[in-house]
Amino acid sequence: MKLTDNDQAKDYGKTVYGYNYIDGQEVEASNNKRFNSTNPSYNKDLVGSFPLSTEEDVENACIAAKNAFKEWKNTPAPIRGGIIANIGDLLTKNKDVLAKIITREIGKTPKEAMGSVQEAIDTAHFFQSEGRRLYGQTVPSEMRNKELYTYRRPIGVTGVITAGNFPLAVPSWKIIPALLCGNTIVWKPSDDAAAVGYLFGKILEDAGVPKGVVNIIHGTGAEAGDALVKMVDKGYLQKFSFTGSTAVGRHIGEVCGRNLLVPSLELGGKNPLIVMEDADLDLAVHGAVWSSFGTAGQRCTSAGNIILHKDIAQTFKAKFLEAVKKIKIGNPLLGEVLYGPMLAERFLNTFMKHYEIGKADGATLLYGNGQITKENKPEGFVGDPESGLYAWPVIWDNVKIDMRIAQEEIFGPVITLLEVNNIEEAMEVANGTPYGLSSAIYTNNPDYMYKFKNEIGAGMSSINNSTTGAEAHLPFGGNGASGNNTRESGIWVIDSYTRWHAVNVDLSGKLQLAQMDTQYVEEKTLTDFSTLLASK
Ligand code: UN1
Repeated sequence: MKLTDNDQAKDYGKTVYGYNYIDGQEVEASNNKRFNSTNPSYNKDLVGSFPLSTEEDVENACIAAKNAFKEWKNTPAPIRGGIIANIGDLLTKNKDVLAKIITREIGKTPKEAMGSVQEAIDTAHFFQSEGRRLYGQTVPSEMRNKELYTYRRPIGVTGVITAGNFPLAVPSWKIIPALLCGNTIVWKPSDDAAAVGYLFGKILEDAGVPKGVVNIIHGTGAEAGDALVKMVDKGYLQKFSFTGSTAVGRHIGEVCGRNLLVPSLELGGKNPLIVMEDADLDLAVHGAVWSSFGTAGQRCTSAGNIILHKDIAQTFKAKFLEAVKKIKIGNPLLGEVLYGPMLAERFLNTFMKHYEIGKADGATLLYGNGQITKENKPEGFVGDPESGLYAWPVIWDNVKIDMRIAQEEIFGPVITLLEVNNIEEAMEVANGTPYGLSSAIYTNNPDYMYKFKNEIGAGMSSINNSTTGAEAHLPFGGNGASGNNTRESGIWVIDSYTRWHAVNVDLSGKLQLAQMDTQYVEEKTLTDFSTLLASK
């Protein structure tokens, strides 16, 4: 049955009454307080109610994770991998239900929600057999009767904080490899997506993750999140993994730094998308519309700046504007839309404030009209704009790279247009922000492709495709203000959740000292080639 605006909120589904999950028990917050998670497409739909955790709750979760570590790290890696396989099976079995709750809780379209559950499934599938491959090496010794080995060891208790925009896929990128490697976890899901976090916890439990190995504490970033960061100073955590804003990532990096922890930080982006004069313009427009406005621009990989070669700038602009005017926006549960709501009110607020930045910069507002309301809505809007948090797509023209509008991440449906004269200038502008996460170029010229790959200061690059859409087994992450060069996904992430352990085994029965007792090859008197080759 299709829902309509007038349907009762109950038709969206039940309200999830969730708990913290500490040491295998479902518990309330110590202060018994709760918060609500609402549907950003339709505010009468109460998606869930969750404990508003305090520092005490977070500390209890850390103690549980600390106590569970020894047993979990000694569980054979192939057995841990078997549990990861169960997680993949359960995610697959519940794919529709999880996608539906993602759409309800953060307003992703059903197609995107299904894709983001699939990303978690792919992650589980990738890592399940990594448990049979968590290889170390045998290394030759410089001495006789001595053997050298390397082992991957788990790091310890891992604090995880994740954002609301990919509430299942991104936590799975962290939790699945961290578990596989033998670490235990305290996870604070985003309060924008607590229901998804709670349900993922159920899947972990059903898959056979033992009690205390993953602990989930719900609450706000300001309280529970901050308390989890404090646990680094208190000595509970040996590893931290965070996806979210650059400002918070910087703070976590500082706290980890003074405690000599190496955190994994996946932060913001202002991702460039270049269109060269030889590009297939229809393809570029299609990719640019999706990169800029898909997910209402709320991906860390969303495009931030579109950089146009001057020869095609006017044609591109006209085609792009025409396509943007046709974007369908609205409640993704009521009909097909390109994008739904802003996932929480604070993102709508930053979006609204960004207009002042663009104006103060002197950029030209080519398209866009603030918040979508009954009187001010794009054609074909689906649903009631005033029962959700909807934003117009915005295009700023005549932008220069040193303007604030081109430098700062907005995390909303906002794009800027910049013009350049050649590939050299395109690269300079593409690299002209503090960020370095994702990037894209549209061109058919192999020289441009080479130059782009070689010179772009980003962790991820696409040629003739969107800035978004990383596959689950390629390294994901960025540089500069986008992160600290750690990577998630694929085999590379294993380096983030293990430490190398070097082991010497001496079977000689005597004390052999490396470098000092080593039998290096003796120096010899060298052959004088001139005597051999001298003419008679
Ligand atoms: C994020 O926005 O934090 O590449 C992650 C992408 C998705 C992941 C985005 N696979 O756009």
